[in-house]
Amino acid sequence: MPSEQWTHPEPGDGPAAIAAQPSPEQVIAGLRATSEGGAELTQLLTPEGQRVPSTQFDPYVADVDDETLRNLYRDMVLVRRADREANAMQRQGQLGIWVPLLGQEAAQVGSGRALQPRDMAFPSYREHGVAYTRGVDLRDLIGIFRCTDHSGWDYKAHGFHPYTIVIGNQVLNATGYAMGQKFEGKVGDDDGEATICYFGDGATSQGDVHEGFVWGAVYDAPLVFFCQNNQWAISEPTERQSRLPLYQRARGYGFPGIRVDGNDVLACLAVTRWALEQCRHGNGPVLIEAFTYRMDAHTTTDDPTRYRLSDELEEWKLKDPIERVRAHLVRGGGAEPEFFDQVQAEADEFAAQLREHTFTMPEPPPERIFSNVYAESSPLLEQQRAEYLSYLDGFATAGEH
Ligand SMILES: Cc1ncc(C[n+]2csc(CCOP(=O)(O)OP(=O)(O)O)c2C)c(N)n1
Ligand SMILES: [Mg+2]
Repeated sequence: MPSEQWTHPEPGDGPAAIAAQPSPEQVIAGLRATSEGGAELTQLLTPEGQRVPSTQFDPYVADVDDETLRNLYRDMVLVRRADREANAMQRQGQLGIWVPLLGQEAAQVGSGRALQPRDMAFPSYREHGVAYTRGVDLRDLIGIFRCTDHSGWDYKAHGFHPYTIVIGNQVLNATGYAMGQKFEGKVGDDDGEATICYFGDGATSQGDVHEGFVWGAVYDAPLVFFCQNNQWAISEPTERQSRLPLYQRARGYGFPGIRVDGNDVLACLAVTRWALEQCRHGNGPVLIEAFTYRMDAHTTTDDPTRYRLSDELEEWKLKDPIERVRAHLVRGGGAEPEFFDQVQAEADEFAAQLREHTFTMPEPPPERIFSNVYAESSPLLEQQRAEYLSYLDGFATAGEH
């Protein structure tokens, strides 16, 4: 592939920088390769629901029978339904903002279901599907978007860290955590621990991510860098973030990189299990680029019609992550029509509960904002708390003067 030729030049007489100069054609080929799946995409289920055999990855999903596939389908439908409900609630003024995951269900459910309870996941802000697979009640998550809570779950119990809005910052936290797993001797065999860190294509332009790559690599940290390349960083397309496919960057840091079809839940499960196995055995880190598509706006404050054409979305609808599993199950006799009706009814009920909870969620007291900031409070924090509460008291008594 042309982009490979210039990214990994043979040692020559000239300085490496000169040897690595690409031709204009190679640059163009590299740009295309960032926004087209290409031959290097690992896929186990085609968009039409046909099973693609893979010598390398089939062993990692050998246990996936029809029942497991039905469960993965159910996970994705429930998560999508909850996502649509939350999006609607934002439009109705019940949430301050919502960050849709539409289109990324397979990347999140597939990778999330590959994790063991002992593993730790570090999300950014769109990983509602991963949260669900980690047993986080989505009702505990909704408070963040209603702006009443920081994050309402026990992250240690769930192995799921709080959301991070600062782009790429969680990669440093995850790297530190994975280095800790290594230092404490928690890697080395099948029972080893691992960490997975989620970030977007745009985040790969952020310094924090590169620092995480360097530190993770030199300490052999048991860390899966899971990049959901949804093609957009708000209005910035991936080809403006990188000259070459993102997974190829891993080679520069000295660890494996792999591009998986992020709309294929089976491939995401297999590739993430493989990567986690590498980590458990002390061969981490690994970079996974899940090649997917953000089918909705960046957030509810964004209008994607300003910067992308609708035919792009139409094209990706044909690669829908949920439809291909349905097609596979129907074609192979793995599910009856009633199953799909049942899952839809369950998803509607799931969404109704989320709505009910959102409407009846108690308003937290004002001092709530000072809780759980640090493990232990500090005199400064106490002072701020007291000042804030007395400031609010001033409003309560203002009318009396
Ligand atoms: C350090 C930092 N810079 C800028 C922003 C504003 N911002 C929020 S989301 C975003 C784009 C991120 O895109 P990507 O990493 O592809 O993730 P996606 O939203 O597509 O999941 C930016 C620039 C931020 N939150 N943090
Ligand atoms: Mg993105």
